[in-house]
Amino acid sequence: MTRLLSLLSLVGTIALSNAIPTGDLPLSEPVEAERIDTSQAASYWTPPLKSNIQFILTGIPDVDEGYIRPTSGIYEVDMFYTPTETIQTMNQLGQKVICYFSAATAENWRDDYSQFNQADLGLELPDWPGEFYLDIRNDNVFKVIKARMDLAASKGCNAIEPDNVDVYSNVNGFSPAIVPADTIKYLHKVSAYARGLNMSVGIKNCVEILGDIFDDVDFAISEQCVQYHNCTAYANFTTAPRPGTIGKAVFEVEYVNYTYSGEWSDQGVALTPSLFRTNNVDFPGLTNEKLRRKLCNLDEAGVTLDNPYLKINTVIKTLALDGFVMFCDGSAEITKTKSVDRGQSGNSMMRRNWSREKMWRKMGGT
Ligand SMILES: *[C@@H]1O[C@H](CO)[C@@H](O)[C@H](O)[C@H]1NC(C)=O
Ligand SMILES: *[C@@H]1O[C@H](CO)[C@@H](O)[C@H](O)[C@H]1NC(C)=O
Ligand SMILES: *[C@@H]1O[C@H](CO)[C@@H](O)[C@H](O)[C@H]1NC(C)=O
Ligand SMILES: *[C@@H]1O[C@H](CO)[C@@H](O)[C@H](O)[C@H]1NC(C)=O
Ligand SMILES: CC(=O)N[C@H]1CO[C@H](CO)[C@@H](O)[C@@H]1O
Repeated sequence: MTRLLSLLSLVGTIALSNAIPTGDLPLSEPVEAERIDTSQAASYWTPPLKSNIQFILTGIPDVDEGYIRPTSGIYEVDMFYTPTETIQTMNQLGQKVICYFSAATAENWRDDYSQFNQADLGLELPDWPGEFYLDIRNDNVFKVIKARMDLAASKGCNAIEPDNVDVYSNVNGFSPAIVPADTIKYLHKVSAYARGLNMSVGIKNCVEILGDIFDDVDFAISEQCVQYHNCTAYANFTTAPRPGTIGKAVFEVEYVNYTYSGEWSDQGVALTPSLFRTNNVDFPGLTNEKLRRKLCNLDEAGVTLDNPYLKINTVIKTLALDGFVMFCDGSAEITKTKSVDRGQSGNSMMRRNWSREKMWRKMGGT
């Protein structure tokens, strides 16, 4: 409950000072603050404010035949499972690669698990056997995570998404408790190290500390903020929050289930309403175009595809985060994927569906 209240007051502050409507409405006229001269921009790659992304966290992209679909320009993949050659081929095919890994939990099936000390490990995550919270204040934890970042850089990742850093919002078993300031401090170190390796850094969720870490991250990843009306929390990213800063990309995932009765070709397919049916249990009665317009927030006054919703980049996926993707313009494709040798089932990548339950817990639900 406290968390929900602080979230509400955070959003309230943003709304007041940036003249963003309360109630999480889209901006028909986005606030543009003064932007820095882009010639001073970082040497490492950062995603453009408006860009498309595809997430593949179940399976890995299959680029063996020398193509990849869609050419969204940016992919997020699992850092451990995706081989160097795949990442390099994706780069050659013009796709930037964001590498996903956990930076604040220890998963007992990872090769580097034994490098964590007993004192680094907190409670097991309730829904995920074999995964334990990490005490991000410990030097040893940062040492192991630095090695993960070295691995990401050696594989050619253009960016990283260090996940689960919001340890403070979970029952984690550490005493004294991990507080948001610990995450801010930790992200500051993680980010400096990653950028030193020529990779940019993205943050998922962590809405309570987005203001404090603005300078430490290069983009944000949100899930279901349209569905839950929480996108205003990202207003500081899509609009430059103060002179001397530039806006940062926000990637936003909304979920559907779908059935398709046609053949998916390697070239992808366009949404054909007669063959294709999407639905979302939380929006009964809405399918296909109506559902897409809802999830992309295209029905609000003043909203266009160019400026859908605080200029966030929404993609529609299934909870499995597999090859399927639909963009807000209605085009839908399935990236050809292949499974990985181990850890694919059970408690590994499927957990990365960023479950609704976790989101609810974060927002103060039960
Ligand atoms: C860092 O990344 C940028 C953008 O991808 C690239 O142009 C540059 O050559 C890289 N620098 C080094 C030192 O690898
Ligand atoms: C976020 O936006 C609010 C409102 O404009 C501002 O007060 C705050 O300083 C911003 N945060 C950062 C880190 O710039
Ligand atoms: C998809 O279907 C599954 C199984 O019925 C359900 O649990 C899940 O919530 C559905 N997802 C969406 C986004 O509707
Ligand atoms: C996603 O996570 C939820 C919550 O734990 C789970 O019920 C669901 O089955 C998962 N979906 C997939 C596709 O793994
Ligand atoms: C600030 C804000 O809009 N918070 C909302 C986030 O989503 C939850 C779930 O729908 C709402 O209860 C909050 O009000």
